[in-house]
Amino acid sequence: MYNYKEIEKKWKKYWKENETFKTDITNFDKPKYYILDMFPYTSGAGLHVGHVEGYTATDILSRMKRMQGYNVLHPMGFDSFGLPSEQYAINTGNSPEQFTLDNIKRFTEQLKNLGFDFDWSKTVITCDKNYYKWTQWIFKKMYEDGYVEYADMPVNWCEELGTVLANDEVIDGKSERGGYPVIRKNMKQWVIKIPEYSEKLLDGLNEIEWPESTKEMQKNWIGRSVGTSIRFKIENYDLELEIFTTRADTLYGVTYCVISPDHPLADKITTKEHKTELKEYINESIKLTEQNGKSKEGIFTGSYAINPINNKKIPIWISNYVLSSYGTGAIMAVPAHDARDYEFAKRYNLEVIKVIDDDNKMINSCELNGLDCNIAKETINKWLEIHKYGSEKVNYKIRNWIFARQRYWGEPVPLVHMEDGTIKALKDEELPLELPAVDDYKSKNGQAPLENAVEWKNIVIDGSKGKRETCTMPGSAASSWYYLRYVDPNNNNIFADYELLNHWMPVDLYLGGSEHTVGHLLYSRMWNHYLYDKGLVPTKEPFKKLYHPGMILGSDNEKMSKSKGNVVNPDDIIEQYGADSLRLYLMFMGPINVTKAWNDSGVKNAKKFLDRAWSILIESNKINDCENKKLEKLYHETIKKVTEDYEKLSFNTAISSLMIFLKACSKEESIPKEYAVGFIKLLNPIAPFITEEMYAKVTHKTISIAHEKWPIYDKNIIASNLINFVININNKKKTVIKCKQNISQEEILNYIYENQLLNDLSIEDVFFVPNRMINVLTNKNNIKVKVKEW
Ligand code: ANZ
Repeated sequence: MYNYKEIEKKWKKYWKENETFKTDITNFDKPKYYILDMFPYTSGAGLHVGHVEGYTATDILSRMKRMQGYNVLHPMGFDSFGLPSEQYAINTGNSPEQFTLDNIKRFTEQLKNLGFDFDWSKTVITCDKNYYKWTQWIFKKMYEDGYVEYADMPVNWCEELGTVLANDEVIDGKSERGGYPVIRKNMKQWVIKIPEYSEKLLDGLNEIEWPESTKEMQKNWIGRSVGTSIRFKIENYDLELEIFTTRADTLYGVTYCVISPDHPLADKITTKEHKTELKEYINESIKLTEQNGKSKEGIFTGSYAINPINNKKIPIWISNYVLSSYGTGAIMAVPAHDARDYEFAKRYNLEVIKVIDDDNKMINSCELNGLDCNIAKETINKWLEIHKYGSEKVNYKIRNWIFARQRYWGEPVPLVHMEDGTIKALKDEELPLELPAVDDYKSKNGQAPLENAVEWKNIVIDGSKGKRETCTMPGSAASSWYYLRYVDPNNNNIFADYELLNHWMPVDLYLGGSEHTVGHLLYSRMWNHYLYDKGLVPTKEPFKKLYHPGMILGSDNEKMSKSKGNVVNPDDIIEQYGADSLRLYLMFMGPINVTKAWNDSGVKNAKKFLDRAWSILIESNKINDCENKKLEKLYHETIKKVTEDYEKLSFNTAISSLMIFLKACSKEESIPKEYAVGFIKLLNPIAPFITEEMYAKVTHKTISIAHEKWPIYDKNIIASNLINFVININNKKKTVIKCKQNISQEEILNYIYENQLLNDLSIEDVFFVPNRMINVLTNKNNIKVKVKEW
């Protein structure tokens, strides 16, 4: 049995004193490897085992890469502005700053206890003024370049939190944090015009190695849609109604139009007898946010539009099934070919005209009859263009990014509202604009807490009076560029030196939760593209490869939460079993990207494995300078397998191979020292503490294993006795793969997951015949299968 407490203490001290993991950022001789974790938010809860899972994965990669001769950058920082710290401060009467600093201390200690190889000299703390100076600076540049606007726009307003929220912070009409009701409301807001980056953000997706599902979600969020904008004349008014449609071919099938309740024409064209109804309807509608505003109720305006193609009179309705913020906030309704329109038409007894038959040929469309609908669309588009009724248009679903919160604990916005109504930006030399101390952190009546900082707020610029912006930036501001600062965290002249960025960017591998797909992962791409366009960063895309670790559930298979009492605190596990056991267990639980439930006996078993390794390699006296032909082939296979598996983040299978090798060693009388050392090196990225001590004991060296050479296998020794292995899914042959002999059921299942052979269906049963075949039965039988080369 090894004494993990003593060993962990010893090596933590050694690494710190010897700066083992300090990256010489200016050393360009070695190839670089930049590996990044999503930094933790410094909540009061401390580190979660979910954090530990992701951080262990990156730790493994970075340790292996370092031993393979790369100059590795593996930094860590703290996302420390934002709502939760402020809420805590309001509830307890403490200052968010002190609370945050205490949390950072606690997180740092926890991370160190876990043995991660972070370079602590490059820590980034987002609420530090030397950091947020540059958040303000980048924002200010965007403002100067016209990407920031003070816009009156409908926002998601949360009364309870006293702030506006971004679309990704609202889920089903409730605030993501706290679950409070959110309503739509018009407000003047600072926004970043992220839609202007739509095309670049879409194109950029082709350059990066991200999970397809993540790219797809970003694509859908950006929502590029090619269609036609058509102007309908309005009867009895000198006004036009502009609609957006992707189906100009259905123009003969239009039987009514619909505008959103807050459309600028709503009031103008609603006739007297319908006004009261309109008022009531609008009052009802503001309770609905865009996401839950799908009701198919509406009111008639009393006015009619004229269909340009046939001069037909069609009623104009108002309904919140049409979104004010998409397209033109108005549609031409074709109930015969659109389900939403159909439902509405049925409810209000509106006409339904079919214009396309089952073979996609036009009907009831005069001169277009008989044409294929795609050709008809082109024809109509041309006709509209010639007659100046409309033109082709590209629309994006993505909305302006609301970049202001009525909150205290965030970066002050470096802009001033002058008395004459103009806006002035602070000069570069005036940054950072520091967050002033206030007595009350709570916002009142939609007023930001900084309204109370009277001295700070009122300012005179060149003899003219002004008032600083009192909203602060959203939580997503700082995380949009922190990966750049790690490269050059102490630079006072620029956010990061271009030459350094040119060597280190892009991030080679980024790990973090998929819940950030349409928030942080999109925002940071936009900031990086913007900085690229300005020539300040060397690559368009910040993150080359992305990986999402799956969630770790409590042992009851439920999401960990205090109220359920199923939270696993990493500190307790470290105390009881040691950090290496926790790391090993988390990596052995299953593939890193799937959701898994915690199991106490799993950690115990991990500890047992480390005890066994210690007893065989350290206590048994079996290690010497012998040869062992029986172990030779397995040893080389193990190096190959573990190296390749680490590279593709398949840690559980790598650990299986290490276990097989250790078991084989346990049966031998003597084990060559070379193999013992190789095994220790292979295990080191997963269990860094115990392997440092083992390495010292076996080699009698007094240096860290961290910079030693990664083992290399001999191809010739690994005889290529590959076999054909059949994969059946639901009793049907799906593919045959070539693989090594004695491949385990687990490895085959991993292959099946990796190649998405199950299309997200879950496994009900497995039949495994060693060296021959596997049959996997799933919960549904109708599955499509993609087969890839292995
Ligand atoms: C007529 C039509 C006929 C439509 C048909 C669809 C099918 P995407 O692809 O998402 O861009 N639309 C336009 N603006 C809207 C708004 N503000 N709120 C709700 N719906 C809106 O969808 C474009 C289609 O969504 C447009 O094409 C329009 O309905 C509707 F058989 O016009 B369509």
